Amino acid sequence: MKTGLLFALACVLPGLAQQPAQVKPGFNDTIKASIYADNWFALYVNGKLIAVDPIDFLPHNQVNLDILPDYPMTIAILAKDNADPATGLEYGDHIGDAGLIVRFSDGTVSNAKWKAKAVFRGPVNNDVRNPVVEYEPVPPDWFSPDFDDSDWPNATVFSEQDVRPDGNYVRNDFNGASFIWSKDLGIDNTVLFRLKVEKPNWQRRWNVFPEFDNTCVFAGIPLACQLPAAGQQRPPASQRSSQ
Ligand SMILES: [Ca+2]
Ligand SMILES: [Ca+2]
Repeated sequence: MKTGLLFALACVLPGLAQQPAQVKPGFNDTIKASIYADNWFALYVNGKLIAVDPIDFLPHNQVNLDILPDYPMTIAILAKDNADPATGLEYGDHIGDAGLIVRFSDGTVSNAKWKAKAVFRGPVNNDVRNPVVEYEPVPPDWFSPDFDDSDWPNATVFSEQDVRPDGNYVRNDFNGASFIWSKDLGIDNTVLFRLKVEKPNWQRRWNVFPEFDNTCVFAGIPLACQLPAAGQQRPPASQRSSQ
């Protein structure tokens, strides 16, 4: 009997000893992210929507976030300049300008290595009297890590003088980063950005993950709200923004 018990323990204990200790992610595993968009952004990391600019129009605002990174890390940003979906104009007959700057404390910065695809442009040819807009079809998985962005153009770098950041923008939070957009700061109104951050020697320190499933709330958001049908009018902006 005693021999049998010892034999059983000898069989079980090595298996228990091989169970890895549970390591939870801690705050030291997180990185800081600072993002300033003229006028608005939504940030996806590794295919999940994780942050939306809480001020959609004015004032312009810098957003600071804590992110738990996982490499290789795909950053995808939907950025919108303030522009009427039907004309590309703001304040009646003005062409508004845009801009985006990003810095993560892991060294990731916005620059010309990012991909940038304009999907809503206008008014074409800067024609404010007869404004015409262009829309590009967008694949539903444009923000996913597996999406092939190889045929997207690279971002264009603009100077701080071009973008004129204001609001709570703090220049030192963006050391090493450049303002980027697609080719035209004025008439490219909705732009998709992507960057894959590779850290070949990085290893995830933790091995504990959430049991709950919240993937549905991290899904992609529509790129554009529906335009009114022909003959219908959009409600005034004052009513839309108060909804
Ligand atoms: Ca614009
Ligand atoms: Ca703007």
